[in-house]
Amino acid sequence: MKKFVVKSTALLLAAGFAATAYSAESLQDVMKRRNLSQQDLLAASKTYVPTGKRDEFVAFSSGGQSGQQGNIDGKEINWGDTHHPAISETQGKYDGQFLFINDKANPRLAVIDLRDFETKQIVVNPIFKSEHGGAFVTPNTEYVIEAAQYASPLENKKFYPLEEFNEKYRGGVTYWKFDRKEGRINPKESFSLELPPYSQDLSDAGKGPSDGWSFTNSFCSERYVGGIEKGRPPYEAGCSAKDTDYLHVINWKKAAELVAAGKAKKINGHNVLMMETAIKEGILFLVPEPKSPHGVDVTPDGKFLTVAGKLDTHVSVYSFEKIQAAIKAGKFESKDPYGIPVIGMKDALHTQVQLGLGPLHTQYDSKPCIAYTSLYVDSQVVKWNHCEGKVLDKISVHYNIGHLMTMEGDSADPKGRYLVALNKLAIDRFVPVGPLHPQNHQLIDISNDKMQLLYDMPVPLGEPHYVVAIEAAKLKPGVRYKVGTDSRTDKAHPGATKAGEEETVKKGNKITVYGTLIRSHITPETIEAEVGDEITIHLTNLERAQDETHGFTVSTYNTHASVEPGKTVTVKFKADKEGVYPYYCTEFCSALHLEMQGYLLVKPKGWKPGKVVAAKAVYTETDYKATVKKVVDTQVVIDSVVGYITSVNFKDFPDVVNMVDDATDQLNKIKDAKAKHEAAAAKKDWDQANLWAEQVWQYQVKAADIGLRAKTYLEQNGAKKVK
Ligand code: RUQ
Ligand code: CUA
Repeated sequence: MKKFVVKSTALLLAAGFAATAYSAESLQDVMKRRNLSQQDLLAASKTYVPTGKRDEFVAFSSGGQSGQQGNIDGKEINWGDTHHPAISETQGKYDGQFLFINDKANPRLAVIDLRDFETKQIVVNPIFKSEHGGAFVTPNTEYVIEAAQYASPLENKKFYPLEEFNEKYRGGVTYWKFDRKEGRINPKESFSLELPPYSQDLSDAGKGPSDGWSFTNSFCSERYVGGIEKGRPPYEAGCSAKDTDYLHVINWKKAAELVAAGKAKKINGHNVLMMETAIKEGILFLVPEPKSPHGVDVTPDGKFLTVAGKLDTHVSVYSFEKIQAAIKAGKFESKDPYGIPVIGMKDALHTQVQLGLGPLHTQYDSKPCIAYTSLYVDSQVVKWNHCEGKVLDKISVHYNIGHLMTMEGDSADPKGRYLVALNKLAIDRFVPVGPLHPQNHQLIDISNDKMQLLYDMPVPLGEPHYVVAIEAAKLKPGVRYKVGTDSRTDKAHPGATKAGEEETVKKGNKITVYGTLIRSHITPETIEAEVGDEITIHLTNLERAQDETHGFTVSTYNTHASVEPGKTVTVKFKADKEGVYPYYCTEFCSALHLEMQGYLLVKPKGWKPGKVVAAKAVYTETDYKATVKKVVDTQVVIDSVVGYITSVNFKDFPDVVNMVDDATDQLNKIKDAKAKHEAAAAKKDWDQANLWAEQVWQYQVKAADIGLRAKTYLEQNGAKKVK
């Protein structure tokens, strides 16, 4: 504390302030002024990340009712309802390579590559109309599991009346085959299992002893169909009438073998293993579970599954071993209406624990047997022991928690430390912004016996259902793309363009631009078109310097691209309005970013230029000489920076090598511009001479800027002198 006072006083003095006018605040002063308790200080010291330090964990949150784009059945989709992100696993542990997330509203699944955090693929479920129980990965990410939610006919665009619900409507689970090498889902090798119309809910994959199996909850196994307008009680009444619903227990490894052996039926071109086959082959079972369950969460050791029922105050812990014993012994209490064997609840249960009102989801700790469950109605998190079946601690949250998340807490190797409560409401928490409050994430310390609430964080946009967090050290994102890469395919982009090879090609009414971006200009700087032309612009960012992203937009043509170092992107639009439309770079990329601009000129059909009046000269010989002197002076600075860099072991620093390459690129362009200004000067064309000399200076400035960054980097990272 004392140190803090001394340091800040020194700072003020150094800044030239009179110490008497501005005395430094002590920690006590701040506590008093801000009305902070010792507990607050403890929480602050556990969460504050000092400048220059980094977070230990990174969380990926679903965006709920948000999203941007897609296409299903030829219809554009402008939003999604994402619920459950999942990180790829190797032997049940997070490997930090890929992220998957489901869209409940439009049954889709996205693949995000964690090398660049970009969505690489979105697959549309071929047989469902909605889905909730995704995304869940098998222990080596062989498959990504996605279960249906609201039953509907599996055939696409096929109508059956609701009266035929039991016969024609179906649920199911899809196992999307993931090709790790390609970083893509392979729809051809994916398959689904037909299930009864039971409103399948969340899922989880087995691991360790339960590897090869997956588990999917359901609600409304009553198969109730509402219809208030016909005088029927609503869905909510009919869907919660029975005391139990069903947990689906599926042997997915065997199912995959059966599909490979040709036992699946093709529906909408997709492999579907029918219930009849699954029952006959002994790979599908049901276990009753208390009323309207929600989450099913396999323990890190893979021996148990915790099921929480929204309308039951207990969590039910099922034993995988007991389930297997019942299956082996053929001990079933009944069959469901579709002939699926039902294992008795007693024969499968390990224990039930009374936790409170509205238990929803469970996550695990790094300490054995310790679990945390969210209580939606009570607005609490319960810490409990799933081996011994006892409650250990409870903490209140604000309010109505849905999911909760511990660090890597759904993997085979949870990290403990923190828990995040994902609350549905934020009443009384943050500065209000109208009737819709932000979402509320609360960070809780779970490293001690008692849970401690550390921090409230508002989250904008749609409702973040589930979140996954991973140790930051496991993420290994790339710094730049190989120049000319299409980041959607990770392959060379057909429109990739090298420096000096930019061109605009016109064929009929089609204009294709092969352009480049580099500090601080867009090539080309004018694009000329006629009304009605279809314009395709390929842009390659030639930079190799870290974080030198350029953006691109054209006024009112509803188009934008973010072009990171090395990336090539394509924007397309129809020039359907006559006029003059500026385009520019949208990232503040250098001191001359605002000048990174150009014009799209859309002329009326058949337009011809009138008589052009020659422009009057702007610059004189004196201007030209002054610019040339500026160039000479700047070269001195560059030489000294280059002198420093080459005097140390810069080659041992790959980032610096890239910066040096980048600076050299800029310097190499000088020769051409220099020849131009000298030729113009010889002809006494002082306008051209001065402008090209200015361009030489631009290249120098950019090179110097990169050079200075490299120098700072080397000084801070302990570069050594070389002889
Ligand atoms: S859900 S609040 Cu979509 Cu995971 Cu339970
Ligand atoms: Cu490129 Cu601003």
